[in-house]
Amino acid sequence: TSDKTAMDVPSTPPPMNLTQDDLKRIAAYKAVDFVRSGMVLGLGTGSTARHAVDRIGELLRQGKLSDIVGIPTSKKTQEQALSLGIPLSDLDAHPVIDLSIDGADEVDPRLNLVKGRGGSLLREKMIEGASKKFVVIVDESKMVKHIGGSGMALPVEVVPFCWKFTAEKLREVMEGYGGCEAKLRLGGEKGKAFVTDNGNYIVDMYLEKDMGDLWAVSDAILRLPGVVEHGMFLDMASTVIIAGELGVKIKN
Ligand code: ABF
Repeated sequence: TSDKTAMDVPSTPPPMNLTQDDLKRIAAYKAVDFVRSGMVLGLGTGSTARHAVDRIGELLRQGKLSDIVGIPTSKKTQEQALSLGIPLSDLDAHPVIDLSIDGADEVDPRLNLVKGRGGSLLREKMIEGASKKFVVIVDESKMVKHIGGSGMALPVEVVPFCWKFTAEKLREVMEGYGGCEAKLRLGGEKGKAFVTDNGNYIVDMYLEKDMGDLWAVSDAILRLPGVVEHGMFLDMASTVIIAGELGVKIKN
């Protein structure tokens, strides 16, 4: 991956008082520069992607963009896009997507991602996997040395049927890769499981260390019958836009 600093690094450093949300918005707006009229767009989920969807809606309203079709990665994004008047469709009608823009929870040096802490990983992976270009937008806090390095969860979507059995199998699989704790993600009501847009549960895996061969880990997890999908997006990002205090970096 080439790590070229974007030409638009401000000549004078930005005011140091940029909030994390400012950085998210800066990354999101930069990604929307890749959008062209007539495109079929994968619309991401989360607070960073939210800014990108808002921006697309704004450009449509201003007449600076036209003939856009949005493919939302969650019911939440679908509602946001509808409120902005973005025409929507789905993967059945558009099996090839021109450009997807979405956030991430972790980005490693090879642009592998952890996604899904927002609970939308399955639809995100389906839509972003069908995209000719997948632009990831993050503030600099998401950059990690290795997947799992943030100490936060690697989400795995599992069927609700006997989820404890599946969580135990996940723990067993991970023993060979440094071990992990696997916890059911809880939702709104106390003690109730979080339920995804697809009616499934999320088991959050907390990894102790660098797992090395991520593809082997991915295969081992996906082989478990109760597993639907996991939140490692390997070799999927075309471009990562990283907004930091000192400007915007673009990695391809
Ligand atoms: C979504 O964006 C999820 O895959 C990921 O968990 C989340 C990151 O959220 P945020 O942009 O709010 O940090 O795509």
